[in-house]
Amino acid sequence: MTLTEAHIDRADRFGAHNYAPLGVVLCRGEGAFLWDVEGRRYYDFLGAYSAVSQGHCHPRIVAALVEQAQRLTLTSRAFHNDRVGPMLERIAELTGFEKVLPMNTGAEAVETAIKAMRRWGLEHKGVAEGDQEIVVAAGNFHGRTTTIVSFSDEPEYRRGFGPYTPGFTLVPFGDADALERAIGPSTVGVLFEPVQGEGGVRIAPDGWMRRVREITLAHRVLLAWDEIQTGLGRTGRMFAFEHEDARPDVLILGKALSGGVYPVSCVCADREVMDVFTPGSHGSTYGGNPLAAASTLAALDVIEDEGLCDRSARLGAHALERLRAELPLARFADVRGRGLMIAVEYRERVAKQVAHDLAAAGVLAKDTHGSIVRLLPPLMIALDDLDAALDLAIPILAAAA
Ligand code: IF1
Repeated sequence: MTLTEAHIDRADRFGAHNYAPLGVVLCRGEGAFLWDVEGRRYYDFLGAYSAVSQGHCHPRIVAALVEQAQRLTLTSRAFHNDRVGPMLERIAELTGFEKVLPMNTGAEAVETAIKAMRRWGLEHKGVAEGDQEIVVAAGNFHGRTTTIVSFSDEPEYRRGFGPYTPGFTLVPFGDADALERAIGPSTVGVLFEPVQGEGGVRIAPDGWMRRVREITLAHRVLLAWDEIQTGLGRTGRMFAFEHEDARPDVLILGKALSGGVYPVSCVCADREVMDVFTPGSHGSTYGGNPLAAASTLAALDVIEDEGLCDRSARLGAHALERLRAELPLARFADVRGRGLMIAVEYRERVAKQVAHDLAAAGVLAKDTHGSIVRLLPPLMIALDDLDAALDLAIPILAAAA
């Protein structure tokens, strides 16, 4: 039995089977590279679904984590600590919102946003308790809690997890007219990804984000962008909503917020929304802990100091240009992207095999919905490394079309 097989066997024997991972066992990461237990090196073209945008084990972020871990890790919010204030201020300044509520996972931040919009609807729009409606997009992915999967339209994400939470209406992604038709007197908010990640890097028609903003303002409905995956440079701007001047009422962040070393998420909003949370009305044991704060402060510094948003825009455009020039496009359903959030869509359900073949060639990527391969390298990847990875990947991507 190889080392790889031994590790996989142990995880398989004792772990729940809620994933079917690719057959590689990773043990080291540095920048855009991962190594497996056999010593093989890979280009990481998933970046932990965009949580490792700063690169694996970034020295500044790791140093901040280690230094804080030797001083104070967790107090709970029953008491103040000396790191959470600086983190909250940093995020408020970066996003331009008055208030920030720190949580841990993305799903927790999405749940927090849903609670904020519902209570805002009760207190500021007079929508009766229990009647609050939130509009979401078909093909959405916002996490795995029972409330969030209640408004998923992916059968395997919700089968058997009922009874489902009511109060959500699905509209086609990218269809502003359908959104306007779906808004009624009990609608308190809308929750969308600017670009659908798990849906397969689905990009809405130009102008959709702006129209969503206009429609929600006209109907006094809160707009929440889930930028857990698209945020912090992934699409070539600090926030995807900046591509179309569509500043939301609620901004949800996670993943790269803490640079892949510690789970940190947050919800940003101005006072009218955020003040619906009164002491004791919401929280979590680890939300806003010193370790989270130290990691986040360093992770945000890296994004800004290394110009990762501009890199994402430039390198993403370069990668997309190469893919569109070197792949037999007529044999593909689509090749699309915004910044370093890129997808190759096949006409057949071949994506899992393609991901497997890419791994064998030294490029780790992920398939979704059977026919789509997502390419999400860390934003810090060097141009030479990006090109070397594309040199390996393009023949494999082409052969499967
Ligand atoms: C899994 C997907 C990606 C997210 C957006 C909220 C969350 C996510 C836009 C929840 C998380 C992760 C979850 C992970 C795989 C990955 C994923 F394929 F599942 F959908 F990225 F596309 N909003 N996405 O993308 O954040 O609670 O996970 O911190 O569940 O398998 P989380």
